[in-house]
Amino acid sequence: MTEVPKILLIYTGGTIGMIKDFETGALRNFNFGELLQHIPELKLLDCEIDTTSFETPIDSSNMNPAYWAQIVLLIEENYTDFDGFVVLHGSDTMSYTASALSFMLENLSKPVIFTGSQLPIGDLRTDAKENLITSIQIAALQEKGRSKITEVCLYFEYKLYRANRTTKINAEHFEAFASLNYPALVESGVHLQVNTSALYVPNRRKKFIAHTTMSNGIVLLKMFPGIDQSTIEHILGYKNLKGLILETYGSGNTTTEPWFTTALKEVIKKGIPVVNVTQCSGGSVAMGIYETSTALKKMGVISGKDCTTEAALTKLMYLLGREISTSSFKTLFETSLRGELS
Ligand code: ASN
Repeated sequence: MTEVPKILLIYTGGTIGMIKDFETGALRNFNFGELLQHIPELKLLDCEIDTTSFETPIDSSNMNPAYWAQIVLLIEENYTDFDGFVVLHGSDTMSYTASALSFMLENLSKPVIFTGSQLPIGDLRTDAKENLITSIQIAALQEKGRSKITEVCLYFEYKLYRANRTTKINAEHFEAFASLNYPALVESGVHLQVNTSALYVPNRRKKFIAHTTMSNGIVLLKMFPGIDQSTIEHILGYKNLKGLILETYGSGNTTTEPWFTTALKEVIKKGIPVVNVTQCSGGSVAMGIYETSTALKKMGVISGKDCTTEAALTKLMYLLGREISTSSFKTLFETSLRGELS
């Protein structure tokens, strides 16, 4: 008998495993093991499936870096015994967790696929079954005895994306995620169409490393017309500030008010990295195109290029958690580590 791929299903929580509370009508977590027994389709898949779960499943709005580390450790402990991992996660913060894991899992050569659903798996109209079954099938895809997908991905509504390129864009549609700056890796129709040229190419000779430390003290500051001097000075004066993500306009532009540039320069002078990402869902930061970004470029603001906010934020937490000198930080941040920027 030929061996079939072994997939580990990790349940962290989210709508996929929730049921409606009789009294309040609100969705709450439920024992996922019991729910899985109601999906006979899983037994028809050409792979062996094992499951493990967070002791207390959570709504992903309660996600945090300690939980990210918990998922990383689960993958590390089971890395050699399984061919692929499917992580069931709430959709609200799935792009953050999946982006974080793309950095925390270094030299990955097996698939880690995040999925979830907009409706619980027990609901008649659920999107959970397709998302779950196809994620498992994709995680089990092999070529010449090796996993076809070797990166952290997110599967939702017929599309597999590179995780660190995704953003949740809709709170109601089944098509809840988008990856505007990078094409889908797999499209599911009658056939699973793999976009081979878009897949991440791993260096299989390098050893797999699981990182669990992420820095705290990160501030995400979204610019808006009317943000005032005292607000900026208050936020940038935060004494435990270790890194700042600026969500700017268009191709990386901000106000040119001197009080703003002065406050930013103070931050950079302290050796604290400042990263520029755009508020636009698609496109890239290109400082220097407009006068309104020239000062940022000159003072040494890091370009997040076409990175999502989720990827920039988790990359900053990850890099600040390593020992990287201030002088090489900017170059490293502007280099693609896991295919998160073009
Ligand atoms: N609130 C849920 C969560 O993120 C939403 C979902 O899973 N669709 O856990």
